[in-house]
Amino acid sequence: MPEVHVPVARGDGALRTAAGRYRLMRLSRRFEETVHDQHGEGQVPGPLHLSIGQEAVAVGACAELRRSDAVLSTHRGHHHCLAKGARADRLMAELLGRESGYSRGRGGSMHVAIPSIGLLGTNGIVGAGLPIATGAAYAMQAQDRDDVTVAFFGEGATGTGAFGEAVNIAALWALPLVFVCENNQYVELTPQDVHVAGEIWRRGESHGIPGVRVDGNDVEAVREAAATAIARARGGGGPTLIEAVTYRWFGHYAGDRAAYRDSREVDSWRARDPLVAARAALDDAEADALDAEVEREIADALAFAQRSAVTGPGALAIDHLKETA
Ligand SMILES: Cc1ncc(C[n+]2csc(CCOP(=O)(O)OP(=O)(O)O)c2C)c(N)n1
Repeated sequence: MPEVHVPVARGDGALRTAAGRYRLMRLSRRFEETVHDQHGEGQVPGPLHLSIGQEAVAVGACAELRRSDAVLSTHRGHHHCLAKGARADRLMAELLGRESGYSRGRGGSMHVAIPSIGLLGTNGIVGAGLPIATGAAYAMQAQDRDDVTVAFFGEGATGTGAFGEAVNIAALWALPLVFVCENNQYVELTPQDVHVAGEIWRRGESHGIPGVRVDGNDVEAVREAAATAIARARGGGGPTLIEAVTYRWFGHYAGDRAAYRDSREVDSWRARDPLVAARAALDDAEADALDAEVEREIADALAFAQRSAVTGPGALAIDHLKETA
């Protein structure tokens, strides 16, 4: 199978520059726009949750991570995968149900796991990444590594028991864990003030966990907060809770027209496009060149996925026979 040229090798410091961060935000947006189109054409078997408008959170939070660090993701996880170093082509193939996908096309959007780059799973169960993140962070601590785990979750997950358990154990054992609440202000079709009590960034306070709220549309603000939290965790200082306030531009899932939201509210957040702010840090010629590179990478990724065989039950049976032989 022909290899796609990937100009920026993520997970090895490429996100340490403003250009690298902008490039990945742009790639994340174009990736999801492309997958959304494919979904419209019936090419994505399974549900799809887009994070368009939230690009600064994943990129900022992962900017200082190493390949050996771990990330736990959610049902809305494409940006987290790309920021941790997933290849756009193999992720695209996974979402299109193709054999060259990361889970050979059998997992889809909510069951991507790429252990080789520390992406320990997107997850269809709200809050379910949090206990896994706690376990990963405990393993790092028990093995005396100075690696950290970043757990992404939505504000809806703060209402789960799993969140309370993870926060308690992470604090008790001073685990190298960074909690990143990606607060896009809606939990499925419901605004957060209907069922999230109190201040999310202060949820760890009684456990002694420092918390901070940042503008989740400002990649530099997210990166700075994450850098502080990651350094603290690497140095044995324990967990931090970051609340990154942002907004999803589209519905909860591809196909949800989000009629429960006021269009003026949506417009006001679109006017605060995180990509525009990140682009402003670069000169136009550099940004244009990066945009062109991203277009090539996305076109190559889609072609790569489309060239690959569609996965199916037959493939499952073949593997099963191999494993039990
Ligand atoms: C334990 C559990 N309860 C309910 C659901 C149905 N569900 C899927 S996504 C979602 C909303 C999650 O909201 P949030 O955590 O804020 O993430 P967001 O969708 O806003 O990114 C719900 C309730 C689920 N998948 N798992």
